[in-house]
Amino acid sequence: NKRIGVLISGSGTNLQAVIDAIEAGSIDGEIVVVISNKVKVEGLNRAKRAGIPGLVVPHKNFNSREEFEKELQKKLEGYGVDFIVLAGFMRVLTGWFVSRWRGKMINVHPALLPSFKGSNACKMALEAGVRVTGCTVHFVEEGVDAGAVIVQEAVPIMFDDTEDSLHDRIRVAEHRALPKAVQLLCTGKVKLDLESGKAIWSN
Ligand code: 3YE
Repeated sequence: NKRIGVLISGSGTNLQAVIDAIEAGSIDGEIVVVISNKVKVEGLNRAKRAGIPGLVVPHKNFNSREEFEKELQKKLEGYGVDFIVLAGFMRVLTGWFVSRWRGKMINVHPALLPSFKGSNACKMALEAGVRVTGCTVHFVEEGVDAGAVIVQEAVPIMFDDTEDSLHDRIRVAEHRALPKAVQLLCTGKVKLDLESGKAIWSN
C-alpha cells in the first residue's frame, strides 16, 4: 500500500474526495499526513475527522521558498511518503522540491491543460468564450501546470455562468478525476518518463 501525503491551502474538498475513495476501497494507498500552509483551514478538520495527522507548515514563518520547502521535505520524509497530492495547494514549488518528487507528485487544475494555466483558470475560460472547459490532473514539473496529463474531464460552460458557478461545476469533476489519478499512480498504471517528461501507460 502506497503512502500518500496531501498538501492543502483551504477547504480540502479534493482531499475529502480522496479520503472517501480510500474508505470505499477504490485506492491502493493510504493518506499518512495532510500538510497545510495556512492555519485553521477546513481541510485540517477533514483530516482530523478521518483520523489522519494534520500539520500546519505556514510559509509565512520562513524567510525563503527553499526554507519552507526544506521543512515540508522533512515532514514528508518523516512520514515515509511515497506520493504527494497537491489538493488545492496554492504555492508555486521550486525546482529543488519538484526534482526531489518528480514522477511522484500530482496536482489538480481547474481547466483542460494546456489551456488556462495559472491561478485564474475559470475567469480565463469565461473571458476566452469557450463553451467547454474542465479539469486536469497532471504530474508536477517545474513549469507551473506544465507537467504530463494523467486524467482530464470536460465540463460545459453555461450561458449564465459566473466564475463561482463554473468553479463549483468543475469541482464536482475534480472529485472524480483526482481519485482516479491517485489510483493510476498507486498501481503504477501511469508513470512519468523522466527523460521525455511524458506519461507512460501500462496495464
Ligand atoms: N509548482 C510548480 N509546478 C506546478 N504548484 C502547484 C502546481 C505546480 C506548482 O505544476 N513548480 C498561485 C499558484 C498557482 C500563486 O502564484 N501562488 C503564490 C501564493 C499565493 C497564495 O499563497 O495564496 C505563490 O507565490 O506561490 C499548485 C497550484 C499552484 C497554483
